[in-house]
Amino acid sequence: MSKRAAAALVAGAMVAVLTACGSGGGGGSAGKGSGHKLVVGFSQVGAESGWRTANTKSIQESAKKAGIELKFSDAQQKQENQIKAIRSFIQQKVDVIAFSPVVESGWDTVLKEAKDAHIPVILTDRAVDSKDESLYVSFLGSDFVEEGKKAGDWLVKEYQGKPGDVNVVQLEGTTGSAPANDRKSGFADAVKGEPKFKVVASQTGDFTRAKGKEVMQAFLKSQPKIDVLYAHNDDMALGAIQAIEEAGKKPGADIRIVSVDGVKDAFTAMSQGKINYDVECNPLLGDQLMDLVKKVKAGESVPRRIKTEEGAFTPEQATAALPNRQY
Ligand code: GYE
Repeated sequence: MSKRAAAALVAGAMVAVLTACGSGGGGGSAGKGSGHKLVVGFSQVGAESGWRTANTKSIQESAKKAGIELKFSDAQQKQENQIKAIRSFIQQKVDVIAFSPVVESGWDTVLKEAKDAHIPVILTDRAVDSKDESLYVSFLGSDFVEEGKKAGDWLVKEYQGKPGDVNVVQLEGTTGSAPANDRKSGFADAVKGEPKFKVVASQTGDFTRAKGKEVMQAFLKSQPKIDVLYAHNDDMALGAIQAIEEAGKKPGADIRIVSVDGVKDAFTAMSQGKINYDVECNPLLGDQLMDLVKKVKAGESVPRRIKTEEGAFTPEQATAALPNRQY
């Protein structure tokens, strides 16, 4: 290779590197002026569901876009891992800590440690039940009670004017988590005026497909008559569909199914008539979270509670939305 050709190659490579920096991690506005790139420690629940995978992707992509350095930690659905991750973020003196608490209770001690270290904490997706509001600056996420209520309202409408008891089995999310607690209570509230709805069995499937299937198999064995399955998320509903089919029954017809999340795989199942109603829960929280991080760090005031906007889908609506569904 000639010297000139070699020099051109090196120059080309440098341009490529510079371009990559500009459009990737280094060019965001976060560090502008100060020369310091904002560092966020994020403790994620795990990788238990399609919702969670989409949520992780959204947060990672938005951080990159915003020029924020993300220290990402996966807790594999264990609170002790999240506490460890938060302590390590405190030690590393990150600018902001954000996390999605796997369960609601038991956070005060570690959040107090973050407060004492003057590191602001933002809750995303799930809430904590802490009485001390000074332990976090904002909570960004869905209204899970409302989601449960939407599922219950749909059921009431579906069975309006139809006589006879309606036996419901419920697949609950992770025990002690905000979405499991709230989706259960919202649903119970919506159906409580009508004694014909009987929740004949209710058990956790930990928000996963495998557990959803396993628990549904047990329900099918122990319950002589199941009319409706209410699943706290789509992955458990999808696992349960396998169990129902293996038992020789038709999901969506023999057993009607109402679920929460609105992920693509569930929409596909809806287009095949296997899920009857899906309440949306939006996992794409990344951009809003990065905006919050910047504002908090700039000392601007932020709302204590930011609710995600979401709807609900009939099989027709899900089928129409399927081609453009992002997650
Ligand atoms: O519904 C479920 C996930 O916290 C909203 O967690 C989230 C829930 C979501 O595992 O699929």
